[in-house]
Amino acid sequence: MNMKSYRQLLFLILLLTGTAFLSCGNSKNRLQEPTTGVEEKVKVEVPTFNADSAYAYIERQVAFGPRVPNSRAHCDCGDYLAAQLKRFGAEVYSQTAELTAYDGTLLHARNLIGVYRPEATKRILLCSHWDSRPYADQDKEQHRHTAIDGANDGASGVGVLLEIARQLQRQSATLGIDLVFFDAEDYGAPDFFDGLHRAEYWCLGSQYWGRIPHTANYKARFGILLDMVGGKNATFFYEGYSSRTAGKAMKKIWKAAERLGYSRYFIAQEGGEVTDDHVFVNRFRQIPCVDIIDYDPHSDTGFNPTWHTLDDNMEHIDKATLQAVGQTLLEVIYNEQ
Ligand code: AHN
Ligand code: ZN
Repeated sequence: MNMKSYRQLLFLILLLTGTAFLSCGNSKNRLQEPTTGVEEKVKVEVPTFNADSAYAYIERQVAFGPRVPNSRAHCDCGDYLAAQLKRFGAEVYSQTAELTAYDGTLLHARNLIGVYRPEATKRILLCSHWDSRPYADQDKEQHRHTAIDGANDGASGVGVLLEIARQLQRQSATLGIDLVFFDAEDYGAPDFFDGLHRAEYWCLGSQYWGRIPHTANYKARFGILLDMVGGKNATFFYEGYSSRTAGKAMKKIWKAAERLGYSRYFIAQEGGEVTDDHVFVNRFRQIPCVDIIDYDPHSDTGFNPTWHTLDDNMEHIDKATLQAVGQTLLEVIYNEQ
């Protein structure tokens, strides 16, 4: 080998090892990392929840009129919600079902589902009911047969979830997220009904979805149900059924709220137990699901004074509560790996 070809060979070797080194990326560094056995906490950017936009989505739902199944307002609002989910980049399922109410009325019901990152196997379910109650049966005698706006009871949870949908489009979360708007939650037998009162008369939409989910064998790591999350000075206690069946996820949510300074909303104490959509998510799909629900330990009903009255309207929706709930949810879902 003469000097020139020797230099050429040397150059070729340097070039190849150099390329090889580059294509290995950081593998050398990775090998040198100490193995502590402790998983590193990943610092993630959590988006900022916009309570003004959540409020606007609540206002918009209420503007259709009471979203009572079989009504025009219900039909139009369902179309609006499906369009919003689509606009925010979700894959949308509209699940229609004929469901029988406590009094035999056939309800043309519709669960709406917005899916983010459908390919992800690790998933989180976020849900809320979108229908409003046909009776203000906790109001004065003359109002008991009138349908309610359900600004808090119905629209508030959906408003918060629509704002989360908007944020998911701007910056995707690591896990797949499913937003489910259940129908016919609030068609339970009214106080003035003389017949049988059964827990299963409530939550008809979630019972249907629990048995027949939008995709076969649907599973999620955990679920979070929002119910009445827009009232002024709302207090969210550890709801009894969530405590027993979804304690781990529940504690995680209340800890996230504490980190963010929202402990005056998220009270780390046991509250009452309610029959709500989370019961059927757990019973039929075995998904631990936490109910974030405004609970008042000092009231007769256990709920806010506007509950199932005509006062459940926009006047009693408070952006500060929406902010606390929305930001806490973002904190939880973006930190999930
Ligand atoms: C009952 O009143 C049986 N459960 C409360 C669930 C509910 C109704 N949430 C909103 N409206
Ligand atoms: Zn209700």
